[in-house]
Amino acid sequence: MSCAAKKEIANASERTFLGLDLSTQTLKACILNENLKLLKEVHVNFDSELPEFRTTGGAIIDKADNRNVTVPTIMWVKALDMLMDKLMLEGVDFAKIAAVSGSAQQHGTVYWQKGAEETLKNLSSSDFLHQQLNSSFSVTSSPIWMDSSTTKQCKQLEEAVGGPEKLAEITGSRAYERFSGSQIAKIFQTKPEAYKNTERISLISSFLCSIFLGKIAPIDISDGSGMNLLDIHTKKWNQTLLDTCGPNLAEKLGEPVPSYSDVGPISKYFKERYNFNSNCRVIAHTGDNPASLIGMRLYEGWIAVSLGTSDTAFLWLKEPKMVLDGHVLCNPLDENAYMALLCFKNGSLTRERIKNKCANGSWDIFDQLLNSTPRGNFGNMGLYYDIQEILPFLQGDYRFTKTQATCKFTSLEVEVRALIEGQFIAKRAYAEEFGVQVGQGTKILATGGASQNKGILQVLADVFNSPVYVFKDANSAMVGAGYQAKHGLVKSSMTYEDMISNLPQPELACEPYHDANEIYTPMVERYRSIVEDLIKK
Ligand code: XUL
Repeated sequence: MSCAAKKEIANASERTFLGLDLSTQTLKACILNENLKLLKEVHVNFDSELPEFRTTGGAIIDKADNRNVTVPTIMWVKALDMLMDKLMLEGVDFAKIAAVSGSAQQHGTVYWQKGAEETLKNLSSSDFLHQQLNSSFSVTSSPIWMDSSTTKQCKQLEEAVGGPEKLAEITGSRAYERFSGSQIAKIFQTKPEAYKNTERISLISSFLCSIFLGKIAPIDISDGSGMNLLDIHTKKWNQTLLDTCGPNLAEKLGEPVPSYSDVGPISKYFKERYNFNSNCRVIAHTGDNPASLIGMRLYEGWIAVSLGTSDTAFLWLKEPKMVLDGHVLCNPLDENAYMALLCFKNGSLTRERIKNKCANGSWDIFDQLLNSTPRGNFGNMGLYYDIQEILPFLQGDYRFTKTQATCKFTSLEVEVRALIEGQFIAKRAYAEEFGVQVGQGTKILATGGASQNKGILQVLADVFNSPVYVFKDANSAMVGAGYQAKHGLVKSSMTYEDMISNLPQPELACEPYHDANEIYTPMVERYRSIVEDLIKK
């Protein structure tokens, strides 16, 4: 391509956008065209394609203490090398990419060694990234969102500002073990030398962004709200909280920016190695849940339910709301708005365990079992937490008949329904704390692996007494990052609503049965009192 042509990617009908998602189990990328149509998609699976790192489900769970969950940071860099090669093999013309943005699993932290920014600026385009960034991390294993080892540091953060309510008021959440503030404090307390040698600290999203930018990228305010450090009202770090975690933290984190910020041109490395255009811009990267909100094109009145490794539920909020269970994050599209987020750690892996136990490992049999039991499951209820759950903070299996706790249900079909109903009843109970009134015009937008299962979606419709629509596009966080790439580029001339106005609408999958409210409202009440009792024990 000639130099003149290279300068002209702005030729709108031709230009494309690159969106990435660095999730727990895979790194994915897509190319979207000017109309946001998906042209190409590639992915790298950590367990199967990077076996040398010995991850399970993309993570390393400490055998001695399973609350410690980390990932060798360099694995993600190597995955990016592989992903770029896959895009090249797919014939992607990198010179047409007008902007890049990305999303990543939230809360995890990356510790850049002193001198790392210099390395990033001077990467040689003839070598892989992982060969050159191998010694750029002062803490070589990044704690990720599945970690729950920081209860002590959580207490310190809450005490520093006057209790959990106060912390939730300032940062949108009381202290949570997986949030980055307590994780950074733990690194400072347990590895003081490594902390001292840390030049900058990134979230996983801003770490990915830094690689494209060729210098340390700022943290965006939406993913930054998952740290227990950001004042979600002023969008600035709270100094008392920073001081509680470790010295000089403001310098290590840098100033947070709005999520759609254009943070600079693509780095020399990508221009030289892959022939990216000099005009290609890097837009701030954000967390996977904020990116999903963008990708699912969520409006007010909708609740998104994402059924993946972790199950999440989120909604658009006009104003922040102080809740003790759940999170308020700054909105990735509108600096004056917010989003509510609920995260449940035991999602698809727990569904798979019960499928293997009760349905011979078959989703078809699982579905038959689910459909052969009545709504309300004869009054039986089950709560299943294979790993330490976030909401509520419990671990283990709990089963209840209509009247009492039990160790075993009478049949496999009762167990299957108890699991699915229990998972959705929990989502409704916590969503109601944000003021959601089910059945009052609320619509559910389902996405993620399990959203392809009609039987599961029917339970979701019934528990929420609301119609369920499905978001059929590829991974919503990845396409959301692609939309953000374009939004960040065109925001001064086009609103986000106009930008997405021609995209297809979600499809109706299920409507609730007429008796849904009668059956599930009392079950939500019962769930609340069961959880209250279990937590007290
Ligand atoms: C959200 C959360 C998870 C991760 C991984 O608070 O911890 O959803 O973002 O996807």
